[in-house]
Amino acid sequence: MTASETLKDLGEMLLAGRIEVVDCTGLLGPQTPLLKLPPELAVDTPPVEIHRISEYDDNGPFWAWNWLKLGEHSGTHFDAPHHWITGREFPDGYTDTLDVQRVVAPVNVIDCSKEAAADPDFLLTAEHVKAWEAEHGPIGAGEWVVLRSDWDKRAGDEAAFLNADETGPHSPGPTLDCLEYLIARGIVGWGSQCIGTDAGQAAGMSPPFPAHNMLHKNNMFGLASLANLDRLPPKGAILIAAPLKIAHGTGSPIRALALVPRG
Ligand code: 23J
Ligand code: MN
Repeated sequence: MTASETLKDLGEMLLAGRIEVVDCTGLLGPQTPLLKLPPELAVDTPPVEIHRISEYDDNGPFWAWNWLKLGEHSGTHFDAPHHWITGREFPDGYTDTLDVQRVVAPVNVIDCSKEAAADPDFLLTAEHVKAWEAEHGPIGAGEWVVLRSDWDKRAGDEAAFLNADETGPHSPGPTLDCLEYLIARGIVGWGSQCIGTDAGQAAGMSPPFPAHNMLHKNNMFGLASLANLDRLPPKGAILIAAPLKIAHGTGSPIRALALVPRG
């Protein structure tokens, strides 16, 4: 089958609903959960603000529009390599310079929802990934890998989403050896349904924030606060996760869309 024939079929199947577009995006607004870093370490992203310019009124009689105050790393978002010090040297590591061919790719969905429900500090290891591959098939070069934790069900409540106590935030994520394994497989990036790509306790890991450290060191991408991964098959979907073309941006809110075969 030629690429033209495949794309023609894709178009027909999208229109017929035989391929479903699943929205893997959370709501972006003032209530969107945001990362809270230790105040002695860092400055946090301010809450999202949506300001009305006009809505068919004196400020614009026939039109409605808003302006936004919006951190790059807010809500369902993309981490570009330049976000982390280990990825600082890549000329194509910014939102405006990265290769968009890479961000549309098959997605591997690793379901850890039961484990995360039983233990919010659940860590996915290389051994877990190998067992998943034995069941579902190998993870290929250029593909997305996302951890399904069903954490999006908490996103309406920032406290539940961050799940912090006096020992810090508690949410699932990958181990260093998991990341090393996935990087050796040549993935395009790693995604999570939690506030960031790393586990809640990742500040204390070695290296700190291993997902950020290792992914971006290897010019790979991160996706955070993904939603609705429970509507995706383990394999067989295509994920479209494109950041805004922010001038030398380090990341961006995205509308993450998955193409999923229906039935
Ligand atoms: C800065 C520092 C630590 C983390 C993060 C940002 C993120 O999660 C992010 O949004 O990239 S963990
Ligand atoms: Mn981020």
